[in-house]
Amino acid sequence: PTNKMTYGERAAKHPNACASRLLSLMERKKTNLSLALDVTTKKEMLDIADKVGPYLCLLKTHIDIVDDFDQDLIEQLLVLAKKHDFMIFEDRKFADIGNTVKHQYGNGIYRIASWSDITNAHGVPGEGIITGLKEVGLPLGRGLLLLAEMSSKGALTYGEYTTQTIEMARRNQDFVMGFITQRCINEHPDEDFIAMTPGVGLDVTGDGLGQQYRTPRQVIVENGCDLIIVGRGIYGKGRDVQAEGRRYQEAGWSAYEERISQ
Ligand code: 6AU
Repeated sequence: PTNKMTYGERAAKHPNACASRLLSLMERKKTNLSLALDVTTKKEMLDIADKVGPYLCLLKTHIDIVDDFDQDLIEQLLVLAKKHDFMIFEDRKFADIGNTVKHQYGNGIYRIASWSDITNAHGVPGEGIITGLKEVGLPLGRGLLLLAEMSSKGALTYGEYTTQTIEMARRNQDFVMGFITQRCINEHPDEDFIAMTPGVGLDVTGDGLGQQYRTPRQVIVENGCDLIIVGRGIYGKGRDVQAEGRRYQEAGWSAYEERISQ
């Protein structure tokens, strides 16, 4: 099964080009850390991305929360992605019909598809959401994650909803490269969806607004996930972002080494 394989072995045989690119980056840079950079100014965003860049495989953005967003921010993020060798994931959580999401992905002020390697979507509208996003993203070599399970308290992403979301992904493996999930979803021997997991922290268990945290070891070793997505654990108030970036990179990587050596 995939959780006993190295990221490099998986990269070499992965049929989805975007997944393969990410897995080989993870192997080469020895990191399974994604930074959730939820800050609201361009300056903070670029400053933190530059400081934590050496420890990341994937920078996760919420581009629509940046007060002073402009095209220059995108250009500078792409420069940092090249400088530090990380990919970009705009956490847009699309949730509308195929025709609408196609425009939300390719058009508007943000033109997400033009710069973001990876984005994500809810399965709630049905498979047309994937078809619409795929029309825009696949020709550009982009990858999609479906939200199979959320980290927040009381989330409705369970049972039959999650099962059907997974089935939608299985029918669209050329574009769907993985899941936002709390556990590894791969079942069939040749199945290799990348499991990316938010709700990760080493110091606290929640945020007072429904978020729930587990440790990198719980996520990677006990639940077989592949990437840890960490936000405020790294850039929260009073934290040394460089030191925290290194700390989560080390915690994530040693958990992965423990898993593949078991
Ligand atoms: O580490 P935090 O709590 O500061 O940030 C977690 C990040 C946020 C959320 O928008 C996102 O992860 N997230 C997601 C994603 C990535 O789709 C899904 C989810 O279930 N929970 C969650 O927190 O940027």
